[in-house]
Amino acid sequence: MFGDKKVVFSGVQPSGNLTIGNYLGAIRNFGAFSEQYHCYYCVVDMHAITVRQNPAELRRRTYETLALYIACGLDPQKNTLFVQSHVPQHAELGWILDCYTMFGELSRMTQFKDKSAKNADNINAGLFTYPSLMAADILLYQTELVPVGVDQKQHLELARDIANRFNQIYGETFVVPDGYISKDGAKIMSLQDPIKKMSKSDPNENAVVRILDSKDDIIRKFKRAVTDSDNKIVRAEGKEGITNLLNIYTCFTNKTPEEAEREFAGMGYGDFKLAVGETCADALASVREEFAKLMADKAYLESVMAQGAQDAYKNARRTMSKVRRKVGFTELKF
Ligand code: ATP
Ligand code: LTN
Repeated sequence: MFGDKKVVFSGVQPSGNLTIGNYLGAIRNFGAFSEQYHCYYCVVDMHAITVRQNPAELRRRTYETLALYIACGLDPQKNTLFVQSHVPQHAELGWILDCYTMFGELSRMTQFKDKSAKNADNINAGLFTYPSLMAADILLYQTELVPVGVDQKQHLELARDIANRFNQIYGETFVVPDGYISKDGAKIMSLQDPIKKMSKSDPNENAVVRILDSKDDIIRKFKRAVTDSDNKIVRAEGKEGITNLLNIYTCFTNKTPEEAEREFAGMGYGDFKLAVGETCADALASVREEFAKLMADKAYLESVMAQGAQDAYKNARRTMSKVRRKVGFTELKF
């Protein structure tokens, strides 16, 4: 807790154009906390370089991710929106927490295993210690609640373990955070391989619907979505494609799965996919418009970044001075 409000923290990597998975699983849910909590929403560029990035693209995507936060309804006056590398305490605490995180724990992380398989020529130390930097992001702000998609549950549990371990050794230092995983939207699957999560860095463009795709592109991708051959629009095991499309539809319309199944009963797959595509494209139209306006005003985005970094820095410093003292670092007196 800083001041009289509890803290919410979450982050998105600027590692690609954001998908409807990022939107429905994470960003769309962020705004709900703004009144009750002090919310920090971070563009985690330091996490993004665990996979090789083109520098110019990384810079552009950092602006874009910030603009998307705002376009998705996060008011910079009510939320601290900032870029991770602008607040050096993330790296500082990340290193310290590395020394309280076990090799065995990091080896068990499924994201590490997945990403090492995908980037076999660049299995770097940062990819391995990614979760202790993520723990640092969270613990730096004495965070109570972390809204994320279900794929981040394992990292979050590790962050809790690290916090508890540190607190046990040195006495109460960090708040132990809880995850907040929204029921619907927690896991949107790939349109081409619906047993895999939709991931913004998937090289197969047809698998991924991006928030900023044009209406035509969105509809085309849904039309090509992999389904099955029994022509029934119901959720069921073995029907992961249809189940995923129904889930996407209910997330955008706030209908129940039963309502959606009733609505589409008897319809052919082609028409069903078109309906889901149109619903998705229409729901995102206002985000796309707002995004375009924001990207045309770089100075405004830079002012949001500066304000956010300043605000984050103040509170990050407080935690860091406590941590430095606890681990036994000397203080420099000028
Ligand atoms: P990458 O492909 O680069 O690993 P990503 O698409 O997994 O990226 P992140 O930046 O790692 O996206 O995640 C940002 C947030 O979006 C996290 O809270 C994550 O849990 C959520 N998220 C990502 N993909 C999905 C998905 N398919 N369904 C629901 N939530 C998701
Ligand atoms: N690891 C997350 C992104 C992330 C994050 C965080 C999420 C980095 N730091 C802190 C919540 C809190 C991901 O890959 N989706």
